[in-house]
Formats: sequence, C-alpha cells, structure tokens
Amino acid sequence: SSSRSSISFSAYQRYDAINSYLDQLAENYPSRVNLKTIGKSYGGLALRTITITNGDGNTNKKVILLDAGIHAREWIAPAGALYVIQQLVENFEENSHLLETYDWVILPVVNPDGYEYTHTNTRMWRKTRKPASKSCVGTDANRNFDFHWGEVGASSSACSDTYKGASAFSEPETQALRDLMHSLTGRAKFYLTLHSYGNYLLYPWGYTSALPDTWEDIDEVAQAGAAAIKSGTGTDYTVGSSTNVLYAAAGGSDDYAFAAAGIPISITMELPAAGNGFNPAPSKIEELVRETWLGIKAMAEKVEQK
Ligand code: ING
Ligand code: ZN
Repeated sequence: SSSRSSISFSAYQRYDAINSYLDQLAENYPSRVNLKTIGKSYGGLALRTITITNGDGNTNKKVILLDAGIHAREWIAPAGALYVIQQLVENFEENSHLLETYDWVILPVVNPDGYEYTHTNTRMWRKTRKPASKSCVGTDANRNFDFHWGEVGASSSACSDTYKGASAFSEPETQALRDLMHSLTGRAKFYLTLHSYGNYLLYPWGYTSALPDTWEDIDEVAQAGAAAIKSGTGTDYTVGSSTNVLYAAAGGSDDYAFAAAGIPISITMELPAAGNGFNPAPSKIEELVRETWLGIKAMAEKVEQK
C-alpha cells in the first residue's frame, strides 16, 4: 500500500471520491483509522464516519465529534472536514498532540443525497431528498432534531427550504447523527458542525435568545477559534449564540448535541463565502480549509486543556 495522499483541495469532491479517500486512509493507516457505516441516507448512500486515534490502543478516550454537509449546497463544509481528516491522519507528526487524550470521530457528509443532487441537478439545494409531500421534496436536517422542534425559525410547509419535517427525526440522516451522538455520550466533549456561509462561530441556543448556564465555557472555546483565525489570516468571525448573532431556529444539531446528547461544548461554524456565497471558487478551497483548520485546531486545543 502506498502512503501518497490522493485527495485534492483544488476541486470539490464528489461523494464517491470522498469514500475512496476514506478507504485509502483505512488501508494505509490501519492502526490509526477506523471506518464505520452509521446508517444510510434515504437514497441508500452509506453514512460513513472515520474515527482517528493515535494508535495507542486506549478505546475509552474523550472524543471530538465533527460533522459537515448537513446542508447539501454548503460545499466548503465537507471540504473543511476532509482537510481536518487529512491533517490528523497524514500530517500526524505535526498534529499528534491533538490525539493524545482525544479521539476524533468525523462524519464528513451528513446528507449525501442532497450533496450529490447539488452536483447533478440543482446547485442551491439545501435539504434532504426524501419526498415531503405530493409535490415537494426534502426536509431541512438542521430543523429536524428533537429539541424544541419546530418552535421557531422552521417552516411547516413541505416546500420550504427550512421545512422542519413531518416529525422530529423524520429523516434517516438525522436519526443516524442522533444515534452517533448518543453512542458517544460521556466521551464526547466537543461537537463541531461545519456549515457555510458567513464567518460565524455559533452556539446554543438556537431556539431562544436566553443563553445556557455554561455559555461562557463554550464562548471561551469559540473565541479561541476566532482569535487563531484572525491572527493567522486576518479573517473576522463573529462569535455568539445562534439566536443572538444570526437568527432564531429550533431543531438544530448543535442544540440537540448540547442539551439532549450532553456534549458540553457545541458549536456551529459557518465558513466564509470567499466572495461567492455557497460557491467559493475551487481556487479558493485550499486557503479556506487551511484557515478553517487554524480555528478548529485552536478550539480543539482549548477543549483539550479543560
Ligand atoms: N446556517 C444555520 C442554519 O441552519 C444556524 C444557522 C445554526 C441556526 C444553528 C440555528 C442553529 O440555518 C446555515 N447556513 O445553514
Ligand atoms: Zn447550513
């Protein structure tokens, strides 16, 4: 087996290419990489996680849980997750301190049906791909989690881009992510979900303008991420609760991870647009994911110091 990296950050990768990269890493680094299929999308695509360790055999470490691609059109988010994977696995020497007391569990494409649909049909598709009514398709996966589900910032119309779903956890993709979170309860200390766009580091609550009792612990982590990015590239991120700095929206994965799955640090990261909304130019991907990694690394270091 070769140890050559075969993922490119000069183009957005399709679901199959992402899977091939994960398979290649598992083959090349069997002592530090473990792949699991945690469920299937509505369309039958595997929802695959990569667990990255330092190979020391300790199976009860604390965990950082990272996902991306809840929203189909936010292409830079799965690219960011892939870069984290590449850094932790293929640049292990430089990053081994991040795997000393923590394992990382990464789900790079939460909504592969939607992700593929944005490549083959409709670039601006956001939702899942399960029929929602006679004439409309898809549920907003980030309105479908069962914590104050549907109370605010979510639509009851199946045709809306922010459709909350017929019930909480109506989608196989959100069910799988829910089950993954609960399987890590007690071990998972940091949940980070990658979206785009707008340069935000958001934390609970999404359903109310009130803040959780422990908001200062989360804020400290998010501020560390924003500061690292600012000093590395000059890019500004806004830090605060989703409701207070962006808009109120219930049923998000971050509120659920924090409140229902008991993950004490829970953050939504909205990556930059690089001047082009959901579609940063391919030539910008590499600098964006490098910058994102600066923030993620700083947040992980802060969590791991706690
Ligand atoms: N933004 C998030 C959304 O789901 C968000 C913002 C996150 C709101 C968490 C509430 C809670 O609307 C994008 N770009 O998807
Ligand atoms: Zn999003």
